[in-house]
Amino acid sequence: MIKKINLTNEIDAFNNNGFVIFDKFLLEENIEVLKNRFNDLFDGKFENTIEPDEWNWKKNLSDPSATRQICNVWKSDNLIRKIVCNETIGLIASKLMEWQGARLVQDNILWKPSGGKTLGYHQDSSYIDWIVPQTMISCWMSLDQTSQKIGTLEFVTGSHKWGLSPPTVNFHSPDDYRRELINFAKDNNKELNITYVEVPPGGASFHHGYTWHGSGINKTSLNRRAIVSHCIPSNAKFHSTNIGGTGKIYKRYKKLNTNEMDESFFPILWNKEGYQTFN
Ligand SMILES: O=C(O)CCC(=O)C(=O)O
Repeated sequence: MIKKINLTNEIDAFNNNGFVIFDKFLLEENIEVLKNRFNDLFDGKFENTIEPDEWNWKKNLSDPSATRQICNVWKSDNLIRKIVCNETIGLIASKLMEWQGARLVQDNILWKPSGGKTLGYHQDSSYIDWIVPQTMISCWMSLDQTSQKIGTLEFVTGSHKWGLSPPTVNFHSPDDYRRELINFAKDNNKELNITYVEVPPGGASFHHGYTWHGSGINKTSLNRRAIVSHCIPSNAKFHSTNIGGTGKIYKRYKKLNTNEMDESFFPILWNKEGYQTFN
C-alpha cells in the first residue's frame, strides 16, 4: 500500500517548517484503483453499506464546483481503511511528533474538480478542543500530479510555531481563502512564506496540527484528489466537557463514565509496543 520510509533529515525539516513532503509514498499500484473508488464513494456507493460520519458533498444536491469532501470513509470502505490506518502513517506521525503511538481521529477524501473552489486557511488542531492533548498531525496523500495551478495543498512555512487560533469560520469555498491567515499575520506581525505541495500521483505530505494551510481554485482541466489521515496521540483522551469544532459529531463516540477513546472508533495505527487495531 505504502512505501516503507526511513526518516533521516525529515525530522529536522518538520521541526523547522511544520511539514514534510514525500514525492513517493502511496504505491503506484493503488492509484487507479483508488480513483475508481472515489467515483463510487462520491456516487454514494459504500462497500460496507455503512454511511461515513460526514458526507459534506452530495451528488445532485451540492454545489458541483465545490471541493467535494467525505469524512471517516474508513468505516464504509475497506481499501480506504487499509490506507488511512496504515502502520507506516502511524509510525511516521509518532516519530515526527515524538509520540508513543498514533491513532486515527478522522479521515477525509477530497476531490477538487476542474474549476473546483477553495478551502480556507486553517489550523487542524483548532477543531479538536474536545481532545486532550489538543494536538494532531495529518498525512495528506495525492492521487494526482499536483501544482499551484491545480489548487494543491499549501502551507505557511514555520507557522506551527505561531500558537493556536480559534477555528476558521469560512472553511468551504471562501472567495478569499487566505483572508483569515492574512488578518492573523497582520495582527501578529508575521511574515508569510508559502510552500505548495507539488508532488506526482502517490506523493504525500505530513503537517503539524498548528501549521496554517489551505488551497486555492483548480485552474486546470484536471481533477485533484487526495486522501487524508488525521492522527492524534495513541494515549489521547476525550476532554470531559469541551465540544467545539468537530466535537459535535465525534463526541457521540464517548462512552459513559470514561474519557478513554475506544479503538473501535479511533483505531490505533502504530504504537511502540507494536500494536495496531487493524493489520
Ligand atoms: O486538500 C486540501 O486542499 C486541504 C486538506 C486539509 O485541509 C488537510 O489535509 O488538513
